[in-house]
Amino acid sequence: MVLDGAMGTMIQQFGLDEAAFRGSRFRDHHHDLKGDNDLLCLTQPQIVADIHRRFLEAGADIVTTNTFNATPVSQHEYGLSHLAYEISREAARIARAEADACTARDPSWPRFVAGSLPPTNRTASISPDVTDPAHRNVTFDELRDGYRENARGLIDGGADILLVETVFDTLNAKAALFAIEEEFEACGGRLPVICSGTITDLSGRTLSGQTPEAFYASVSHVPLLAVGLNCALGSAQMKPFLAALSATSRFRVSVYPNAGLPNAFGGYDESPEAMAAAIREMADDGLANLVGSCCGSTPEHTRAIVEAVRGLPPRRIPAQRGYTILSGLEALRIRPDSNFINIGERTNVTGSARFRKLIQADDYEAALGVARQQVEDGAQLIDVNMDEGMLDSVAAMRRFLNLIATEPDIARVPIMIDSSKFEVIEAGLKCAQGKCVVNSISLKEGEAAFLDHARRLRRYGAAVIVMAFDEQGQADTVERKVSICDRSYRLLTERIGFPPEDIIFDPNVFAVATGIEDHNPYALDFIEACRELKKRFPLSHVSGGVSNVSFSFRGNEPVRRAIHAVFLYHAIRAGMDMGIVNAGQLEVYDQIPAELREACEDV
Ligand code: THG
Repeated sequence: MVLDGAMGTMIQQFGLDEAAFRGSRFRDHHHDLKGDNDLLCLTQPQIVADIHRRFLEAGADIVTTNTFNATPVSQHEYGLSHLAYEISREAARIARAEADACTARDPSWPRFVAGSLPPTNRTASISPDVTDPAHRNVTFDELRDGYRENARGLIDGGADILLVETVFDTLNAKAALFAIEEEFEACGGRLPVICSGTITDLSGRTLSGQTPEAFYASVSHVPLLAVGLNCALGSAQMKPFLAALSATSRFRVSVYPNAGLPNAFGGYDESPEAMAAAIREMADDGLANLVGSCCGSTPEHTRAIVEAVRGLPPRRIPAQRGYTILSGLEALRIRPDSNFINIGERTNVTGSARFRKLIQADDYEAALGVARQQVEDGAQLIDVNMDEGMLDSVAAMRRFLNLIATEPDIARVPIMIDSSKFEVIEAGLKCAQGKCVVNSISLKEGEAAFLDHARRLRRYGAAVIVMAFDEQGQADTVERKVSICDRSYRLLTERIGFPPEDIIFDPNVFAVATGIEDHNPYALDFIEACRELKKRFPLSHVSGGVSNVSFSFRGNEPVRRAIHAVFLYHAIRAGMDMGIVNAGQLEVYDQIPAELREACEDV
């Protein structure tokens, strides 16, 4: 399929002046409106229609609405935020009428309308203020509420597809996807959704620092019609990044590059022939299902692309179901043959006295050092917990995650958001562009709360740890651990379609050798539960808080380390594939002095 080309550069060719942008309706508006291209959907609809028609005549299967600045956030600078819904609706209507006219002329060739949800001119992951890296000039909630207006307008105007495009900050995109799901729920139906990111330069990252695979992980909770790349780079430069995305994606893949990189004057030089050849190469290599062009392209580019890909087979969608992919700025893939995944435990106010003191003293700079140290020591995720009675946990979680987002050597890894309060978890999810893990949910408060929380998490795209905890309390026998996890799994997968690969069981690591007889089998019971859970649910994962097991040896670090090593040695063999650990302090089983090791084995 072929998507149309650029709207903005086409509009420029009309040389419209201030009065033309205003039309009669906005003649007395208090702010200049020249350059507000999307407003033309209201004031000069025939021009917008004319551009759509030219792209359709050039052979585009899909035309994109003229809504690249239609969000309330972007319209704010013109004083027209309140028009987001109306502009979106009219934009979809104009494109719909042109597409339908074409389809009516040749019913064997149906044409479609993609409603564009643009990135906005603000970014939820980056601070605009060099002196305060935790500051943001837009929040997830503001973006989500704004995108809801756009989605509603595009749907009401008759769009066939919603296109979350030119994503330079994946947190903005997640807010758009969240809003879309809310709107689908409100109107009781769905449209296909495409999500297209943009790679800023040859570093191969989005503006907010994600690789294509990490971007994919962050948006793949939505059953996308296609995931892709557009804008920024020229078609030839786009190929390696598209190849990376295509190798990962279990959705269709789309690509619509700019007509080259902008030249010194901000213009675009790539000829229709050159662009068509580069796109043909991508299509030939089986990298894409949907192609088109972005900034600087004209109907001539579309015509050349249509010719170039005519008769080529689309990319084959891989049949096999995806394994777990989490992300920070980079992707963390967990395959059946992956080694044990270390989750850093130290960024936890209840798990580390030092970290707690730093947060309480407002020394976030040094607290970030704790996170950095965990990553340097090999943590592949970091567990962040701010549950402390004396703290404003929501504010602390928000501030710490906003700060992490600006530190590429920490933000590289996915975040595990650890809290027993759902409002803290949600605050954290609104600050992380990657695919996070939520730690944790459980059946403690019954099925309704469990499902409600799980549904919400899914909308943010998070994976989840499920604790073996139900209405009766924490599971301490193998039988109860397994049966609670089993019940949780069925509820998640059957009632809300939670993917098995996004479920992580935690069958409770309790302290052993406490002096209380009943506690003696706790480690073994955990290990046996791992074995059974991994057998029943091979696509899901089993994790646990490793340092819990040695609580009764607090203060005796060499013994604690030895116990952890022996515990992990057996638990990993039984199927535990992730664990919350003190990343710098993991000991190798074979290097534990024999006498100590035997003692730990007995325990
Ligand atoms: N399952 C899940 N999440 C969890 C746990 C779990 N989160 C918290 C905890 N358990 C895992 N994290 C820790 C972190 C630190 C310690 C234990 C578990 C620990 N800390 C030292 C102590 O208390 O002796 C702190 C010493 C210090 O202050 O430096 O042992 O099971 N899903």
